[in-house]
Amino acid sequence: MSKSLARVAAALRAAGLDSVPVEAKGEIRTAEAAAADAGVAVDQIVKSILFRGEGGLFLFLTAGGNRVDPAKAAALAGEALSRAEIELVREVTGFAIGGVAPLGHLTPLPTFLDPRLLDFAEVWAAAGTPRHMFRIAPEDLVRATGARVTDFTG
Ligand code: 5CA
Repeated sequence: MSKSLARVAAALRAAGLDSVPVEAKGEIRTAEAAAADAGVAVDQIVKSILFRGEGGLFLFLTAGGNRVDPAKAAALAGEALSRAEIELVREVTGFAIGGVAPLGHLTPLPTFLDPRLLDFAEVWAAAGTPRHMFRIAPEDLVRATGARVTDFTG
């Protein structure tokens, strides 16, 4: 098992959840691919989008069909933001773009969650690799990540 995948599995267990990462049928580097693979709506896929501020990164857990509004994101962060570079994402989270999980990061990050995800009984998120996902109730994801649920899309 890859270290990234193992870290996500451990983070889920540590949160007291019984969600287990599963292998996808194919590569799931995008929300569309992940939705098709899992046979669910695109908005049921949790995108883990990272923005960079002065002091560090902010994590925006976004429904697959939504986009982060940079102005709303900056207002929540309380500072100007830019997209986090590929290398920085890897360094801070320990995950490579395309498989960034919403939890199990090397560094805990301030996290916001798109309320759209709460419209579903279950959502699916990347599990640290571009080939693994896990299924989770959105309320459990909120609890496990300590995310603030608030609108930041548009
Ligand atoms: N495994 C899939 C489904 S969960 C996945 O990880 N999707 S994702 O949306 O969370 O991750 C892909 C995201 O990475 C893209 O939406 C985009 O926001 C971001 N990304 C892609 N290329 C770059 C890049 N060059 N620099 C920074 N972020 C990028």
